[in-house]
Amino acid sequence: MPEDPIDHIDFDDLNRRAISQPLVKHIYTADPSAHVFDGRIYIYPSHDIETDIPFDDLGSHFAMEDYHVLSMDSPGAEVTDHGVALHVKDVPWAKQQMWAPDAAFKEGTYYLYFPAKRADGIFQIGVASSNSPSGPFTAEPEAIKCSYSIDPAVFCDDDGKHYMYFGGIWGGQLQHYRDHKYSEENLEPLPHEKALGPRAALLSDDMKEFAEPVRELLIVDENGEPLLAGDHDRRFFEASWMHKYEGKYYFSYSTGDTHFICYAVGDNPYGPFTYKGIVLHPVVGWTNHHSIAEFEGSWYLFYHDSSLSRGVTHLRSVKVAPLKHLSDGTIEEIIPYSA
Ligand code: FUB
Repeated sequence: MPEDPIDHIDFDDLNRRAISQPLVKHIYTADPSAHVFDGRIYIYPSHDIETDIPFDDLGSHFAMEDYHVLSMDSPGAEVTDHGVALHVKDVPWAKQQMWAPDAAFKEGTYYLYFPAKRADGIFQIGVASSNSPSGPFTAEPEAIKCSYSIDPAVFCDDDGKHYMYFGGIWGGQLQHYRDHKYSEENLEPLPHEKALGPRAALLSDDMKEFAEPVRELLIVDENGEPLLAGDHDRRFFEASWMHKYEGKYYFSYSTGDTHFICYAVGDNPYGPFTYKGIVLHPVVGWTNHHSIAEFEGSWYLFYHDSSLSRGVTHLRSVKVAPLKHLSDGTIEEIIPYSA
């Protein structure tokens, strides 16, 4: 991911105009996946760290090694950092790059889902469990079978079934997969071809495997036509998230190199999903990654930006802002810095 030209930005002014402030400032955090467990908000973010690794389009400078869990009583309340919840050295199959995680709860156990690179440089997704939402988590010895790429997001439907959404192109390696098989020779489709879709699978009863073959999901435009690979303002790049509102399934995601968080709506967990618009406009820093959660009847967007680090794209801070569903089913666009 190329570094943005940031010389022209007045960060003091920008931070004054930011619609929200970092939840914590003692560490850098990103990719926030928020859940309400037992009436408290828990956030499962990436833990960004300084590195000497040079910037590249594969995001090698995102060299994260562990996860911390954050929690708070309500948006705006004091935030607790629960310390290291899982370190890469305690994950037998993983070598490096602990990217965007998520969590889920079932029958007394909390599950942390996370992508990491194996020793051969291929991303897979792993799972770790704990009897506390804040960890520490114990990793399974192997990655989830048939998992690949990055950015797991686990959604629990009203019937108690859990689905994992995942995938990300460029550094996330999704462009190398066709029919769920990896080849270096597979690349992004041409601009006039159908865009690569996010992936999804139902989780097994024990939450540690896929209960079915991985599916590729379809995002279509207002005419029912698949979004094309050249449609960089709307096509899926990474950062899957699913929430349900008034019986509809809202799949939201990042467009990567155009830096939007967008959403598409469907009638079931597998789609197809019809593109509806933008949730969050670009933030400071190359990446844009979010989650959407309801707390005490109000909805919130959890997101990140690099304004605390004054624009260092791999040193980000998690933030939260109110999110509004409008009466026509659309989401009000969020502009992260006021005029
Ligand atoms: O944090 C590393 C990567 O940056 C995530 O996996 C992507 O979604 C992007 O936010």
